Amino acid sequence: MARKDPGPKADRRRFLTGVVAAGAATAMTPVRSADVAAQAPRVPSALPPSMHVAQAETGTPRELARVKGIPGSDFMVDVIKTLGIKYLPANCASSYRAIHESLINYGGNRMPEFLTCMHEESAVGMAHGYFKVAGKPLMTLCHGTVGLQHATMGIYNAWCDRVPVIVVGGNDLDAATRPPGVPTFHSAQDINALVRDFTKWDDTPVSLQHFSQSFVRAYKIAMTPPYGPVMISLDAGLQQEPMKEHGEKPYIPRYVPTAPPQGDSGAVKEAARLLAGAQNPVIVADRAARTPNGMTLLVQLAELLQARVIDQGGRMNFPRTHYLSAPPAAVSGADVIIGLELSDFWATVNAYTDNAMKEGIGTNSTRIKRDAKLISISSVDLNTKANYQDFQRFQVIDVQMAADAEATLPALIEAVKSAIPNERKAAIAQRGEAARKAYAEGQERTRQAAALGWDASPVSTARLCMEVYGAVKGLDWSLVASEGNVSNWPNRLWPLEKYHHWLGRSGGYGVGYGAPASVGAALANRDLGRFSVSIQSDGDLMYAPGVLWTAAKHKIPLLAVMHNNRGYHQEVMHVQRLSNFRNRADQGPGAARSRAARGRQGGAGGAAGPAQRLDAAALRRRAHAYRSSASDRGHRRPARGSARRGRRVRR
Ligand SMILES: Cc1ncc(C[n+]2csc(CCOP(=O)(O)OP(=O)(O)O)c2C)c(N)n1
Ligand SMILES: [Mg+2]
Repeated sequence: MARKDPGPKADRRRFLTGVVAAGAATAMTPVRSADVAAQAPRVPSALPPSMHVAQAETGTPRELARVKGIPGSDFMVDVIKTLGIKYLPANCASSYRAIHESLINYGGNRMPEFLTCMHEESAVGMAHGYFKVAGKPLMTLCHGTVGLQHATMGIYNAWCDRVPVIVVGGNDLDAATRPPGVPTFHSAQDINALVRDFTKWDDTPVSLQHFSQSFVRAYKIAMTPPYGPVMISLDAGLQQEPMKEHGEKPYIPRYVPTAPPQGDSGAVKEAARLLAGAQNPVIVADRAARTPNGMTLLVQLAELLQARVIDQGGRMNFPRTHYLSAPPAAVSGADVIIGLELSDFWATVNAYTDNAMKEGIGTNSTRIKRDAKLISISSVDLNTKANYQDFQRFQVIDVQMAADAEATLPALIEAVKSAIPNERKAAIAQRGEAARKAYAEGQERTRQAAALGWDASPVSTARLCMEVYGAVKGLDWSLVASEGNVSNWPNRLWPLEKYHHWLGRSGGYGVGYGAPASVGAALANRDLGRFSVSIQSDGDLMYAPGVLWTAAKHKIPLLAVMHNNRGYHQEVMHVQRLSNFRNRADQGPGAARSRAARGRQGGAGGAAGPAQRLDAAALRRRAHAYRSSASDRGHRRPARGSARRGRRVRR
């Protein structure tokens, strides 16, 4: 269609011949530019090619010198293949071009398969989400400086969430041979320094034998509880140079998993004694279940003691449909509390209220009985570093085991069995009856709370979550992420029962996790024939929305339902809270700050508050599209239809 006003003519030919600049000037100052045009020599549209250029463009290129022997990076691929790493989400870069080429041409782009990512943070987030479903780590490659700088927040989230990710950064170490210019900007003396404070281990191999040992060691360390990310710097020279033909051929060490650390037998016995003798023991779990078996063990312990379980949701630890499942407030009546892999024991037993008291720093209060005994099993006690404060506030514990909770549970269950005297069994059974009643009442209260404003528009967060559940409940679903603030409704209302029903949160609360982790988890679920659904907040998605391209490109099915409250709502609330503390109404500067946090709502004039509308019919259509196509094609294959393309539900 012809444009009404074609504007100044800026077609390609005129632009290339340099006339456009003169033309634009003409439009503004006709008299002067006419003079200039008269005086200026005509700029040729193109210079004739020099003899050298003409020859290069028309002649047959000379045969390039071939690098002889086996490339070092082929051997690296051999090493990687021994570990069964299925995918390699990454953004490409020249500092690892040699291993990139080996992965494709020598490794056949299988085990691992390279998945193109738009951002290094997305690549790490994908590996993060993938592990929580598959229980197997992925590796990523990144440009040693700039790429790693992008990857860092994702690595920090994985560190806080105790998730293994193998990060390999290309780096040109030898200053005497590295190409000048960009590759030198992109090199550093020690790229690993950037992430050393929040990785379990890092290394810089200087020979191929060193690489094979480092890589297997890195994998082993990442996969020893507490899991965590590891980093290897990969020298460009080592990748590119052929394997040396003198000396022994480097060997590849066999990977043998390390057994996770179990609690000291004396401490296990003491914990069992306290639990067996308690009037009201309460179990609190955060990242206790590393595998589905962790859930089975926790149910056994809870039923043995008829103890209520608070699942803090770092992982899927305990079925929400079990009558012993309890809300966080259940700690208040406990005389013995056992915390399993808690990231914050202090905040489990204490409350912090963010009010204007104590010169604005808020107030602390206890949530538990004064003489309650505290037991902790946490492998993170073995892996504390100084700089980042993910160890949280100090909490005095009566029996503390630096050990993996899941690995310690079998011994603890046996010890509790022997510690319960026969005469206590009736009282324990009675405790179970009280728990059933409390559970039923709690469910009813939650349902009533969820029903408040059910028909409101914009839709309430409880309704949003339940409509999503309604759309997927007939499938083998997996809620892979729930970002932004939806008042924890999925954890309160959905019948979360299986390990893959809920994967936990980001760990470090670095926003931008939900979208990539969902895609990574959906990739693992795709291979298992499961349906992935996420509740996706707007702010989280807008950090690096390119991950949706990766989902579409690599045919990863995901139903991401937008929880679009049109703002960084948590931050809006922070600014509002501060303006209250300072007795400044939501006008003037307070309102300006609030608008700044609201950002995309358009600043001045943007409507505050939740604004998502719900198209429940569209939701059901998309889940249905997946269901029909999955049954058409067999569950283990990616589904046809919109759901598999990771599209959002439109409003
Ligand atoms: C990388 C990073 N930057 C900034 C923040 C601070 N922050 C916490 S919540 C939040 C808002 C997120 O918005 P959205 O995902 O839309 O969730 P909502 O609060 O609106 O429910 C921000 C910016 C953060 N946690 N991480
Ligand atoms: Mg938001």
